[in-house]
Amino acid sequence: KEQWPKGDEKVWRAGTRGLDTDVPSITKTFVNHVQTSLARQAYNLDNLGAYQAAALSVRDNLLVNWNETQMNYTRKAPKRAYYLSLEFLMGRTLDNAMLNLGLKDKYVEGVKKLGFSIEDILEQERDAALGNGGLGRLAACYLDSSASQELPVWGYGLRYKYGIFQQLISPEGNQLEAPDPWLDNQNPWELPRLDVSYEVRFYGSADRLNDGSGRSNWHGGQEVLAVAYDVMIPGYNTPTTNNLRLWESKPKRGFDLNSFNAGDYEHAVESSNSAAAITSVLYPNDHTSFGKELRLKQQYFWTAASLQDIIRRFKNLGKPITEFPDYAAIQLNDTHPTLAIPELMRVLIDDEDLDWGTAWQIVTNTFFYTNHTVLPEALEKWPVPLIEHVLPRHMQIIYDINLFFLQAVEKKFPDDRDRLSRMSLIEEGQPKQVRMAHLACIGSRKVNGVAELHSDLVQTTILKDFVEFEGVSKFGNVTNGITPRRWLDQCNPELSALISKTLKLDKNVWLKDLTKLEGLLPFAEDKKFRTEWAAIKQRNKERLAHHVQTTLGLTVRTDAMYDVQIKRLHEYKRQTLNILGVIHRYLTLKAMTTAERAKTNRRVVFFAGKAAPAYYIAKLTIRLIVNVARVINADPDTKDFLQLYFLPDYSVSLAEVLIPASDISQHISTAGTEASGTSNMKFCLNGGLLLGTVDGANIEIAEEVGESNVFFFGHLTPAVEDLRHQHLYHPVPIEEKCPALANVLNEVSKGLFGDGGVYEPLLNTVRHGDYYLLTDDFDSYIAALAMVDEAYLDTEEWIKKSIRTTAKMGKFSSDRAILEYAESYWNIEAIPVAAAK
Ligand code: F58
Repeated sequence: KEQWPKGDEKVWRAGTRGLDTDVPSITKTFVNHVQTSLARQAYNLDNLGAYQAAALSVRDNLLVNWNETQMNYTRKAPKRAYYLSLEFLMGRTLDNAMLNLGLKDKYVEGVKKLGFSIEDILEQERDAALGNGGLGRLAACYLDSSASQELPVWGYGLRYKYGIFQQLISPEGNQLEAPDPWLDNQNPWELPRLDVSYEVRFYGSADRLNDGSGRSNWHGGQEVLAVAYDVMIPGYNTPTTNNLRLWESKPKRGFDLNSFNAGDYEHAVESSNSAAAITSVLYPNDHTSFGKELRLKQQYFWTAASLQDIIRRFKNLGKPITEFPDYAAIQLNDTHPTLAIPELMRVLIDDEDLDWGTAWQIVTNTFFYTNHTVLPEALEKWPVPLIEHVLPRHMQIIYDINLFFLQAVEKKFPDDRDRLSRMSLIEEGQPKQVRMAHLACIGSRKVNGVAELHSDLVQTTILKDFVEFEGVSKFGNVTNGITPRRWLDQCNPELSALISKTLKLDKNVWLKDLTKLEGLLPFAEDKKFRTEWAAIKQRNKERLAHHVQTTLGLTVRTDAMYDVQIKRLHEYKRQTLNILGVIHRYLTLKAMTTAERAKTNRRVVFFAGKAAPAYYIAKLTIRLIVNVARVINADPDTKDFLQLYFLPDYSVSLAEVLIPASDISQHISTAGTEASGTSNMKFCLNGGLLLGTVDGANIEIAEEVGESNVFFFGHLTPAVEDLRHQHLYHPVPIEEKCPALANVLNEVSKGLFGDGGVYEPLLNTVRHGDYYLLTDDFDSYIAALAMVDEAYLDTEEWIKKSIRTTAKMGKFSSDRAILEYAESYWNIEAIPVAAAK
C-alpha cells in the first residue's frame, strides 16, 4: 500500500469531493457557483450567468474524474499516445459533457427547478473554433473516442486567442471577416496550469562543436515561455477523462527594463508583444501552404513545448532514454508538427548526448504521420533561408538527415539522379524549400491516408518513391470516423431515442458499438416505424427552419426536400457546380407551365461555409450564391418549388442543427481530390442520403450502404489526368461540349443575378482551363439530381433508403478508427480507471 504523502489522510479524505449524481447535489453546486464563483444571486442571474454556473458545476464533476484518470495513468505507467494537431475544432462543450457523464437528465431537471431551461442555457455557449474544417474536427472526434475507449491519449495544440474568423455577409453578398474573441466571456472548460511552462528558443546561432560528436551549441536569439492550459476530455459512459493540453505563448520577461527606464516604452514592450503574438490567431487558410514566419514560429513553439512535456513525463519513469518509444507514440496530424522530428533529434543529440544512429532509431520508432491531402498546393514547404533564420540548429539537422537519407537511396538505386532529386528533403529553386511531407514520411514509423482511395493515391503519387524505397508495409490506411455521441445522440436526440427503443438496447450499448445499428434494417419494412422515422426528420427540419427564422428573420418552408452542402468553400469541393445546378433548375422551372411545375419536387437548398480571406474565387462563389438566392426566393413563379439559402458563419454548432434536417447532402469534389470527407458520414448517420462523386470516403459509404442507396455521378479518378490534358491541349468550346452549362453561364454573364461582370473571373475558371472538370461532370450531375427528385417523390421508398443508410454506418464510428491507430500503430491498451466514490 502506498504511503499517504502529506498530513492526515482522514482529514484529506473528508475534504475530497465526489461526483454530483443526483438533482439536489447538482442544484446545490450550481447555486454555490452562482454565489461564490460568479458573485451573483437569483435576483440578477441571466441565461449567460446560468450557463456559467451550470458549466462550472459540470466542470467540477469532470475534474473529479480527470484527477482519478491522470493519477491512474501515473501509477500504471502505460505506453501513451500523443495526438499533435494545430487544430482542435471542439465546438460547444456543455451538452457533450453532460451526456458523456450520463447526467444530462439530472441537469435538465435541476436547472428547471432553478427557473431556467436547458435549451436557453446551452445556446449561451460560444463554440471553441480552433480549427478550419475537417482536419480539426477529426482531432476533436478522436479525443472523444480515445477517452470513451479508456485509452491513454493526450492531445497537444495551441490556445489561440482568436479562433477561426466570424463570417459576415455584406449587403452585396461579400464575405466579411470579424475576429472571434472566444475567450472574452471566460472559458470554464480550461484550467490554466501556470506551474507547467517551458522555454522555447528562436533565432540565434548554432555552432557545430568540433569534437566529432555532431553536436551543436544553439544560443542567443529570442526565448519565449509556453504555458499549459488543460482541457478535460470526458469519455462516454466511463470515468476516464483525458487531457487536451493547449499552449499559450508569453514573454520570458515582462518587458525590457533598460529600454523602459530610458523612456523607450515601445521598444520596452516590443519583445513581449512578439512573444504573445505566437498564439494570438489561428491561420484561416485551408489547402494552401504559405511560408509565413509567424506560422513557422507557431509550429515550432508548439512542437518544442509538447516534446519537452512528453520527455519530462517519460523521465519521471526513471527509464533509459532508449526506451522512449516503448512509452510514447506521437501522431502527427498532417505535416504541421513535422518539426518535432528534427527537434527530437536535437534534444537527443545535443542535450542527451546520443550518437546520430541511436537518436534516429528512437525518432523513427516514435512518430506516425497522417496525410490529409494530395493537392499539390496544400503540401507544406518552408523556404530554407527562413528556417535557417528562425531555427538555425534545425536546418543543420534537416541537412544531416537528408545527407544520410540520400546516401541510403543512392545505395539502393545507384546512378538514379532523378530519383534523388525527387526524393530529397530539399527542393531546388529560388529559394530552396524543405518538403515537409518527405521529412514526416522518413521520420515516421508508419504513414497513413484517411480513406482507401486517398491512401492509394498517397502511395502511388506524392510518396510513390518512398514506397519503392522503404517498402509498402510502412504505408497504410485508416479511414476517418466521427463520434456518434455528438453526431447522433447529442444533435439528434429524438432519433437516438427511437433507435434505443427499436433496438431494445440502452443507448450506452449501441453508441459504443455502432455496428449494432444494423439491427434497424428489418424495421425499414415496418410502416409504423417508417412513420416515426419520417416524423423525426420533419421535426428536425422545423427546428432548422425555426433557427433560420430567429437568427436571420427568414421564413423557410418545411414541406420540401432539404438539400445541404456545408464545408469550406474551395474550388475542388465544387460549390460552383452546385450553384450552377441550382440556376439550371431555376431556368428549367421558369420555362415550365404552372401545371408542370406543380408536379416537380419542392426543394430547399442550403449552403454554408467559410472562404479563406484571400481566396478570391471562393469569395466570389459566396457572392453568387447570395445573389442567386435573392432573385429566386423572390420570384413568384418559382419560389414555391425552389428556395436557396446561404447561412452565414458556419460552425460546429450550426452543423448540429443542419445535419439532422437534411434529406440529401452534396459531397461533389472532383474525383481524387477530397481525401476523405467526414460530414458525408454525419449526414448518413442521421438518415440523410448522399449525392456525391466517387471520391474519398463516399466510396466506402456506398460500399456499406449499397450503391442503390447513394447517388453517384461524375468521372472517376483515373480519368481526371487525361481530362485535364484534353482541356489544355484539345479544348472544346463549352457551347459544344456542355450546352446546358454554357446557357447557365451566359445567364449569369447577362446579369440575371445582378451585374454579370462581377462574376466573370469565376465563370472564366469554368470556361477556360476548367481544372476541376465542371464541364465534364455537369450533365451527369444534373441527371443525378433528377434521380434524387424522382426517388424523393416515392416517399416510402425514400424513408426505407434513409433507414438503411443509418443502419449501415457502424464502420464510420471514430471508435473504430481510433482502435485501429491504437492497435496497429501506437501499440497502446485501454487503462480503465475506477469510478470516484
Ligand atoms: C481535411 N483536410 C480533408 N485540412 O480535406 C478532408 O478530406 C478530410 O476528411 C479531413 O481533412 C480529415 O482527414 C483539412 O481539413 C485543413 O483544414 C488544413 C488546415 C491547415 C492548412 C492546410 C489545410
